[in-house]
Amino acid sequence: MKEKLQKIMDDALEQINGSKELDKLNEIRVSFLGKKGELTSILKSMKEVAPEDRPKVGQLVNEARAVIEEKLEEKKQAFAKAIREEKMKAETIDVTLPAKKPMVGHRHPNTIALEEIERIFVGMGYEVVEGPEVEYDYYNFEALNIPANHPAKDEQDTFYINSDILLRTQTSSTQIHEMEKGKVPIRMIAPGRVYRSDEVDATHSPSFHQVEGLVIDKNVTFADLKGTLAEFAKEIFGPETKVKFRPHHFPFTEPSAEMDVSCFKCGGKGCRFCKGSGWIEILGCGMVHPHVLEMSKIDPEEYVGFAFGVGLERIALLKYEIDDMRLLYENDTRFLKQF
Ligand code: 2NM
Repeated sequence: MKEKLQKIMDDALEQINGSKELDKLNEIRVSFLGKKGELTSILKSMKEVAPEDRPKVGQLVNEARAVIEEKLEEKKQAFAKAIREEKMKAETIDVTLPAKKPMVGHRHPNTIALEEIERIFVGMGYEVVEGPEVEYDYYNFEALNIPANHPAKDEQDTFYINSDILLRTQTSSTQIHEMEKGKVPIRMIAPGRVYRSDEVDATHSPSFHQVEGLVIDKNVTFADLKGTLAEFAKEIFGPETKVKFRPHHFPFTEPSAEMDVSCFKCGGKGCRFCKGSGWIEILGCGMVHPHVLEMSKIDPEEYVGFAFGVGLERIALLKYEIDDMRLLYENDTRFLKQF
C-alpha cells in the first residue's frame, strides 16, 4: 500500500512538473484528487486494509494529498507569474514619449468682445445690469416710445409669446426697469441676448447680442455722448480711431445719430473692408426722449440722458475680421480655438 501511494505521488509530481499550461493542472487535480481520482480510490478500498493499519494508511493518504495540493498550488503561482511577466513585457510604456496635449477651452469671440466692452465702461463708472429675455410688450416697445403701429412690432419681426409677452428685441427694456427704480443718476450698460425674427445669413441671426448704454443725470449733453463714444471707439479699435456722427431716427431718442468709426484696416483711405468709404458704421445713439423719461417717472425738466446700442456680434466680427456671423454660433472648435 505504501509503495502504491508513493507511486501515485511520484506520478502526480512528475505530471505537475511536466505540465505546460494552467488547464493541464486542473486535469491533474481531477485525476488524482477528484471524486474518481487515484488517491480517493485508495480511501474507498480501505475496507481491504487490516483494521489496525487503517489509521496509518489514512494518514499517509492525507499526507500525499497535502503534498500534491501544495505542488499544484506552487505550479499555479509559477504560471500566473509567467503570464504576468509576459503581459508586462508586451505592455511596456515608453515614459519618454511626449504627453498628449489636453484640449484647452477658449473664450468665445463674443465673450472676449463683451468683456472688453464691459471693461471700458466699468472703467468709466458704469454698472453692468442684466434683465429678462422674456418681456412685456410695455418694456420692450411702449415705454421706449415705440407706437403700436410701428413696423418693428410686426409679428414678422418680433417673437411673441402671447399678445402681451414677447422675446425682447433689444436690451433697452432692462434700462426701463432700472429707470423705474427711481434711483438717479444712472450710468449703466445692459448686455444680453435679443431676438428678432430674421432669416439666418452672413449678417443676420434670429438671436444675437446687444450692449446698450444709458446715462441719466442733470446737465448731460450731446457732447458727453460724443466724448464717451469716441473714447469707447479708441479703446476698442485703437487710439488712432476717429468717429463721425450721422443724424438718424429712433423713437426713443431725440436727437438720434449713428456713429461710424474710421476704418481700422486702411485708416480711412478706403479699402475692401470698409467698402471704399473709409468709415464703418458701429452703433446707434441719441439723447433719451423726454417722453421715455416721463413714462418711467423721471422728470425731464430736471434730468437728461443719453443712450446707445451696439451689436456685440458686429464688434466681434469687425475686431477679428470674421466675415460670416454663422461661424459665431456653430461652435466648431477649429474656429473657436483661434481666439
Ligand atoms: C439704440 C440707439 C439709441 C437706447 C435708448 C434707451 C433708453 F432705454 F434709454 F430709452 N436705451 N437704449 C438706444 C438709443 C438704443 O440702439 C441702437
